[in-house]
Amino acid sequence: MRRVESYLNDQIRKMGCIHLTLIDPDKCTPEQARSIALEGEKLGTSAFMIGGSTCVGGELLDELIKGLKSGSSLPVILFPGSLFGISRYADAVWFMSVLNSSNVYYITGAQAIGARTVRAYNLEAIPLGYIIISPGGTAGFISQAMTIPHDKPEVAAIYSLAAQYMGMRFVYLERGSGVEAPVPPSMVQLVRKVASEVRLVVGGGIKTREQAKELAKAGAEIIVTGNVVEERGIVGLKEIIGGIEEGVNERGA
Ligand code: 1GP
Repeated sequence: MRRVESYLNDQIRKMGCIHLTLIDPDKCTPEQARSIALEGEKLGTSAFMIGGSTCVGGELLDELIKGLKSGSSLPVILFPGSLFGISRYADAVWFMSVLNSSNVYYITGAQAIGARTVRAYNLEAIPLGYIIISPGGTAGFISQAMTIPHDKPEVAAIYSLAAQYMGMRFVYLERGSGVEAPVPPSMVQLVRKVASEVRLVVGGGIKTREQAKELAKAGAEIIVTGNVVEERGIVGLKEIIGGIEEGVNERGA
């Protein structure tokens, strides 16, 4: 296991649940990325993710990553929505497969085409099963997912268990960026119980302290937020990180 994955695991062991800040390259300049990095690290985010379903790549992505790195020494993990989302300046890449896509391209096709670039750039590849819950937002539409109904936790649980059996070390329950409400805590709880050996990542639509608290309490190990920083800045980030701490403290209570 390489550096970034070990770091994430150590942080999770220490804190119970950690926060990652997602940067959307379409909505951010390198200067803004630098200030998010500076403030985010101070507030206790554990790493930065960069990417999105329709995001820009090439030099623009490279410059944003350099901006992040000029403001913080925390790892930068690529979250590629397509082959455009790979940059040599990041530390690692979520090597993700959209497990409930209806199109093989998003399950193994893009991964095969991108694999040599990941190696050539010496990026740490972290295996991630990506599971999209209804409504799924842009991610669900672009990756042609058969989104899992939000009131069917048992379906999310069997997909997660399959990911575990296939050797993926992380599972991401994605509700879609900017959606009305996050994944229900009851779904997180069941997935945690059934697929107990994978690290559980939850994201999409998390906007309040209370939501972050309930998800951490239910067993999420990594909580990802993107929009909250764009919309409410550092105040929003502070609330989310505070909520995560509260949720961990209330586990089992
Ligand atoms: C999207 O889960 C992430 O892939 C983050 O979603 O922008 O709604 O926080 P938000």
